[in-house]
Amino acid sequence: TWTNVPAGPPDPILGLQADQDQRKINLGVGAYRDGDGKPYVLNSVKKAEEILRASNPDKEYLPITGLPEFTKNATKLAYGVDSAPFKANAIASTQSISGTGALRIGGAFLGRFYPHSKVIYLPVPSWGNHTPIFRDSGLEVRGYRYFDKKTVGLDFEGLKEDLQKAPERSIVLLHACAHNPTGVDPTRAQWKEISDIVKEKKLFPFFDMAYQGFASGLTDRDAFAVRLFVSEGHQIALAQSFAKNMGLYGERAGAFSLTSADTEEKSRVESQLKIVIRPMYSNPPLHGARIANTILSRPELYAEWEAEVKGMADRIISMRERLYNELTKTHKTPGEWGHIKSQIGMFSFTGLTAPQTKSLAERAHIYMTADGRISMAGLNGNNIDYFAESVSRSVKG
Ligand code: PLP
Ligand code: TYF
Repeated sequence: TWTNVPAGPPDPILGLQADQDQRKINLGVGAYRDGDGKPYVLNSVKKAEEILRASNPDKEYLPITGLPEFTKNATKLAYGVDSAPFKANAIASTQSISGTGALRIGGAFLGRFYPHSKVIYLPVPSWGNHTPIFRDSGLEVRGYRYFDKKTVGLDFEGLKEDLQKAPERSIVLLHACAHNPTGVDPTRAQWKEISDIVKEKKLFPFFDMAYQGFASGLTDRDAFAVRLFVSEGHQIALAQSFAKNMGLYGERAGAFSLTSADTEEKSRVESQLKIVIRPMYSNPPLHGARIANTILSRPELYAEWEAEVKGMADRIISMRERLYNELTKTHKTPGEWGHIKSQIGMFSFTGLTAPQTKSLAERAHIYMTADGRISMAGLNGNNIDYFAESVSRSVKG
């Protein structure tokens, strides 16, 4: 029956490497590793699980839109208690299968109900899964310039030009912070300019917030763009993930929300979100949302979590410093490496070419994505010297 099914390519990031060499370094997938290169379960998460266990909860189905306190607390984290739609009870929201599921629900909802356009603009480059998510949601995917290879920074002029040229009322996807894969974010002043263009062109902003807390501070810094847009009067869509910032990867805890005009509109929108979700998976998983909600709703756990996210972000920043020093001072690697330090969040877009990444894999057992992206969190005191030395050798040719 399936003789006509061609074998598909493996996921470029999640596809496994069989390499068992001692020196192997896997900087492919964006999943946090501690200073010993091990997956990290946060203490705040362990404590939340203890609290949950003690409360002996049942396993009944959640409502279609998930755990109500969780979605409330998730939106509070992103929008802030002082935001107008939060105060007005005008944020339509639903629990989602992590960030990916939030994007997919958002894509499906916009595909069905956004009256003005079926076109979504993604930054070039963007997270590899964005294109198939929105294409499979029935939207037409186009790109706007984002990254400038020459400066290894933001192509702000190109970005502005492309958004200016986009048809009015198109949807535009924005990474809220810690852009994946480049690690390059707009400055606050640039966000304001982007907001002005979005307003002028009546574009519809869809924020993907997969790394809140991973750039530089949970609320003031990492929620800046979302809060700016809302305060500027934009109606937005928002996909949130607790995979990275709470280390809940496989628990699939996330939320999708849309700001609405008022509570009545919010209720209509939520009723349709339910109709989008029901035939997809009926209702979301319990455990991750319970953990996240326990942390978000208890001040002492929240404070501990906040310190732990900062700890992860700080370790990554210290690896950036160290890698920069190793590459430039210790190994005198040709080229400009300042971007290693200036880039933000989990990833660094190194500027290494596809042939260089291939030779690093084959000769040094070092794995990254073919576009030269490394997950900084995969580096630690035990492997960073070998990594820097290998990169330097590969650059020197
Ligand atoms: N959006 C971006 C930019 C990402 O990097 C990721 C990857 O983790 C996601 C969304 C979704 O991740 P998850 O579905 O694990 O929350
Ligand atoms: O970009 C990354 O590495 C993370 C993890 O299909 C990820 O976003 C990668 C690929 C994928 C799902 C998650």
